[in-house]
Amino acid sequence: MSKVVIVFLGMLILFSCKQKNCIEENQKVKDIELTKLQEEVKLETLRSWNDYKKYAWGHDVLLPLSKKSFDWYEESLGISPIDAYSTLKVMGFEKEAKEIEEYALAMDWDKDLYVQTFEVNIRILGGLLSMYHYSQNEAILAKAQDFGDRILPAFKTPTGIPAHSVNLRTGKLAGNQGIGKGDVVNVAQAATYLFEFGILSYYTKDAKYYQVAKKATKAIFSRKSKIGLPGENINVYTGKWEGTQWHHLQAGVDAYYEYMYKSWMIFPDPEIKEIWDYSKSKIDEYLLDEYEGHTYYTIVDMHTGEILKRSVSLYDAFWPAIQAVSGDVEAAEKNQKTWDWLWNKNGLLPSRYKYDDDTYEYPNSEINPEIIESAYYLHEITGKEEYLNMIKKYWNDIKKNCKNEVAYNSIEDVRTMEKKDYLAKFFFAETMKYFYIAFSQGEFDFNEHVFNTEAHTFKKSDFNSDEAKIRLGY
Ligand code: DMJ
Repeated sequence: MSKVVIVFLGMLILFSCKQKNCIEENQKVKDIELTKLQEEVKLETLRSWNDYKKYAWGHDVLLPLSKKSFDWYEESLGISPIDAYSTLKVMGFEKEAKEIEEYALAMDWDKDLYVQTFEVNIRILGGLLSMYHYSQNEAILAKAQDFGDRILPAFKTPTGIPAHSVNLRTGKLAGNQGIGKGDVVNVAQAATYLFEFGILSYYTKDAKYYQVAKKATKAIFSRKSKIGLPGENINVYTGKWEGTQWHHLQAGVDAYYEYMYKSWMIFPDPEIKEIWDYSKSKIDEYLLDEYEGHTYYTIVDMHTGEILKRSVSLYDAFWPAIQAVSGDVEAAEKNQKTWDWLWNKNGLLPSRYKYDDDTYEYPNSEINPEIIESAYYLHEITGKEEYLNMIKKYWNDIKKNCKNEVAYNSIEDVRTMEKKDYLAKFFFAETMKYFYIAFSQGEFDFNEHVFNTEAHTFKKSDFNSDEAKIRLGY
């Protein structure tokens, strides 16, 4: 071997070693940064939780600027604690979680209160079922079943679409305008039950819960227009679409689609998969709007597919997560880029934004989780660092714009960052959870878990698909 070749090989080895060391060093620095971020999110959650307890314990939500509390109804349903439980558990706050278990066990659901079927399903029933998943305490399951039984009468309508509200004591129904008034619900309120009701059926071995949820989903699906799109608002008694004839992925529709796919992930009911496949193809056909270099899913006429308004809401940012987990990663990545671009305009997403003329229809934010959730799914599924970088940026912006003396606050206008005296329940359940698990470096196993729409966590392996078939009756 000539001297030149030996020198060349030596240099190559030296260079590649340096390269290797350099990569390893870089990785170490990144790991340390992530560990720090994870710790910071954990401490910020605890700080906010302790102040919720100090100023609002037992009430539905914390008003963090006035240091007061607020209840959704005349009486508290303890929504914040039940919603926060699974996050505290994921973060390893055992003492705090135990306190909530005791709180939930002492809760008497026999209340003369009309509660919103959709809202309490995703938060209270979902929260209690996740509590049972973690605690394996049969008394918690009994509490969840008692709650489920109390909202079950909501589904006793001629269409099988649940009433807007139901009385927890009497089982009497109320419309969206009040007791004895007409009842028009949006699609999400009509058909976001497959997941919790499926789990309740699985745990209790009583198919009746899943069956009513499935009937409600089918009731919406079967009323799709000739081009295959459902509408936005439906009368639960007549089954007729009312008001606008719009369709979109925004709040009011979103979780209808989310639950088709997520329930199928743990309960592979072929009928639901068929509904999902059909619906997904119609979303791609009609709602997708490539506009000025960005990818949106927009508002269209349910009968013609014509675009009615080029507008998006921060809730629709859940869609890349569902696209990615259901296998359409390319479309998910394009959509997420648009959300990230919109975030970069102010450092938070506005509630509703019109993208054809750059106007803010609703400029407020409640520190909603969807954009973080989608970046998290995409990071887990593609392994690309750009998604982790997005999450770091979202965290830093939220800290900068929403952190206050006791916890975090909502924002009236993302352009001015004017503060609003409100801390949404999903801040504990979702926003902080997604940050924490995104920074967890695999400690929380994405592939093992499935989340309800409020990010309550369940393990996929807890549900056996053969058994599910029998217990849920499909
Ligand atoms: C959450 O309460 C739920 O995810 C719901 O389905 C819609 N989005 C909010 C948070 O933005």
